[in-house]
Amino acid sequence: MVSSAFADRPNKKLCLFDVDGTLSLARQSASPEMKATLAALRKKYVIGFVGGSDLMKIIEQLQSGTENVLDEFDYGFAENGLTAFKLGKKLPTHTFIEFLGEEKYKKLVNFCLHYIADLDLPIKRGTFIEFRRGMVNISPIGRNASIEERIEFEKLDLKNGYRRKMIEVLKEKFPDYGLKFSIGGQISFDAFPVGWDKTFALGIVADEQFEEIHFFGDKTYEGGNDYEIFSDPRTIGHAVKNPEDTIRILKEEFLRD
Ligand code: M1P
Repeated sequence: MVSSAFADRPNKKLCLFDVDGTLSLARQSASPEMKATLAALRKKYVIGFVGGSDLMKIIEQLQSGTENVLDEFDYGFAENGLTAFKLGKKLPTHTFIEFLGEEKYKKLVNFCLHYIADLDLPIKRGTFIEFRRGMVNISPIGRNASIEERIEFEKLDLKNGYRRKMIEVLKEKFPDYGLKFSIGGQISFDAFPVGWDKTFALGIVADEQFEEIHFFGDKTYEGGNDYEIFSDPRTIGHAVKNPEDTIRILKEEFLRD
């Protein structure tokens, strides 16, 4: 039984959305049309976002004015659900550093920084490792890259497989760390404990016993950071090409009457 918190929704179904590439273009703001479509959807369904980025970045992308983005969604999951909100209230959670411990973490960081230092890229920027609550994010070019630099890196990476190769090396070097590596965006990859992918969020919503859980994502192929939740038996997956495609599917399949 879905709780009384969602008594006003005619459909006892949950629609969960990836952020980058699904609700907005990578690191850019969601369009007014997307926001209007989500507001219309929320009148009928329970809705939530589940992003790999940290909450600050997701807020930057989904918030336009002074409204609180967490009030626009029923569920807000940042860092795959390691930072979680339900109806604007924060839920208890775990941390990456508790899981790994300082010693192991230090070895991983030192190795990555050496590896990146030896990588011959046309340009490098700053913040090669970002420490987050539920994961570390590792970027060979550095997270300070501009939008143009991101696009260039992504093209080059597609050709040269910088990220793919680095992940292979990390898997070999740290086989006992219990970590999963996942390419979710343009310039980096995430490292987090096995199982702490986006399916982590499904465990959090389980108490509501939704009749259906729909998931929308653009990186639904194997190796992409939407793959596990998209192919999980608990969800009905929708693979989208970009935010316009998300709007199209919502209008055609969820908002018709
Ligand atoms: O949400 C997808 C990914 O977005 C960013 O990736 P990048 O900076 O490489 O485009 C990161 O926040 C990453 O953690 C996240 O998975």
